[in-house]
Amino acid sequence: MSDQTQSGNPAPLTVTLGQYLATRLVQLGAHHVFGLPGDFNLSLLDQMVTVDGFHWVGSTNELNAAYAADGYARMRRGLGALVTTFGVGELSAINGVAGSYSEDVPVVQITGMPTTAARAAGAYLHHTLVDGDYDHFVRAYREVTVSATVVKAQTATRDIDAALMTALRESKPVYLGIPSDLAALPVHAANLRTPLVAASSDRAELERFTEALAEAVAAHERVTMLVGPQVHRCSLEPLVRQIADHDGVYIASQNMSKAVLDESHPASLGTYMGAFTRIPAARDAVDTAPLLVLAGTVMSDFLTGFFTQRFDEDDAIELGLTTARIADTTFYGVRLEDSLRALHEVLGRTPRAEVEPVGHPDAAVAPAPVDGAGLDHAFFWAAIQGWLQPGTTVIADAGTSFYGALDLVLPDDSDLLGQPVWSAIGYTIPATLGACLALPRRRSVLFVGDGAAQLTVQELASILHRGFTPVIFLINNDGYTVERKIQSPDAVYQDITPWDWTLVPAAFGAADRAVTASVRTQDELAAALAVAHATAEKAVLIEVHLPELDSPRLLSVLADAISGAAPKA
Ligand SMILES: Cc1ncc(C[n+]2csc(CCOP(=O)(O)OP(=O)(O)O)c2C)c(N)n1
Ligand SMILES: [Mg+2]
Repeated sequence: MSDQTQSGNPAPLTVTLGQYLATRLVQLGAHHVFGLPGDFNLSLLDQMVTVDGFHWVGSTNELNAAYAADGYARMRRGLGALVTTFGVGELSAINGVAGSYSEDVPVVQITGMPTTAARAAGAYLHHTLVDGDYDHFVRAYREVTVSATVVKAQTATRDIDAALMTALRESKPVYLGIPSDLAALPVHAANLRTPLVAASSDRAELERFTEALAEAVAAHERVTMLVGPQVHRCSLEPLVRQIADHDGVYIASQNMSKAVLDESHPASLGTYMGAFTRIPAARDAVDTAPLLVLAGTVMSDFLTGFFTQRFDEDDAIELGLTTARIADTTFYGVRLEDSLRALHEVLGRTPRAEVEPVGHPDAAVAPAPVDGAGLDHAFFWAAIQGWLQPGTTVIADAGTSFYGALDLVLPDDSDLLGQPVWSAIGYTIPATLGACLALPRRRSVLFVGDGAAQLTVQELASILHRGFTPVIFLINNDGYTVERKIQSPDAVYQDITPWDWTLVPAAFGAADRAVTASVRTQDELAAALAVAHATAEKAVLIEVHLPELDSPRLLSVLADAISGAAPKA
């Protein structure tokens, strides 16, 4: 297939099913596909790797493949994909795919299955539950995807296109099971001439919505918009910035969307987290907004400051991924991009008074390091604040790292990658691989706990062997500190075995690709940060020893709240 198209010869009339699928993925920007081989997907992979622009990224396990595909999709603002084998492979990946569902990430999980004949006969093959039922796992995937299909010979290309379009439309994962005998099935190539495009809004609904929105906006002197993670998923930050430039508008962001608007912008309210919002005036500007617009928000515990918001969601205008709502009317098929564009447009219709800027919390300033003085989270994150460079992808795992990273004021052109809702520890090392592949010219800076790293650290091997150069802060606090902060700090189950982290790159056969350091004091940290700054051509792994029960500011406040001393809502 590739020779013919590249040499300018007429495109082939048929391609194999595996080539069709791989071509579609490449067309949609998923140039890198993660996963592991297994006897049920070998024929499929043999077809997929023949396609120009398709790059296979062998993962160390399927969970990591799912996390990497998720990180890739988030940073590309497009599709991620992985290929696993039947049963043993796909079930290892399902936690990662569920995370993608929970956080609105379009990932395609492709499983190579036993042959159509084996399925029909219910043969007792390996990787089955030996009960003749081949649909256990596709049923399991139905729970964590918006479409789970076992591809059929007669409808194969339609099955594939429908699944991919569903993933794009809903910004959610989909599952495709491909029986191994279909991998090399010749299928018509004609459709490939037209790349798939994400669905557009329903025009009539959008018009009705715009009219209702104009009416609501005209009736109010001030509009406050709370921006959530779905805005990032759809790459709509530039539109939010345009909206912020209208007079009479305030913009707050949920805590995973903090990079959406520069905090020094007069319209910026910074991060809104209910009772945990750092500036009281910013909290009030959201909670008592005359007109509140929720744009791509997710009202989960962590994103609302454990449900301490004081506004009534029903009174707010909601702009979702594929629907919008004003009062009791839901407008179906109105996509976030179009509803935000409509808001921008109607705000331009009437002049409004400027808003009073509410200011922003000062970025932590690192005190000068004291020789021999021990490290704590307060010093560590202040030092990181001063060290971060513009154009960084900050990645934070679900332990103390996450809460520290949330309090950072991100430098210009930077982004924060993490899982505020699914919160699976270990997500970030494979997601860093995905981010590095998606945006190879940006430096990734990863913060990950010792407990989390023990789940998925193998993927560091792929990061190093592929020559990527992230800076990794391995927070070594002797176990599961977040859990210690919540309950039973001394319980046996909070401990992990101590590893020698600085030897990990060498154990992975990549000693020459990483600079390592282990720091216990303020001056050692300062020296390691200087080395990291000066080292562009290698990865940098800094093991940071922090006290077992110490935590960043935000976690301390939240942990107090969880244990009953919540700030008054
Ligand atoms: C897959 C998974 N298992 C368990 C948990 C529960 N959990 C949340 S935070 C945490 C502790 C993480 O420890 P570590 O990575 O060392 O970070 P620390 O808080 O110690 O900095 C655990 C076990 C989880 N979120 N995800
Ligand atoms: Mg830890």
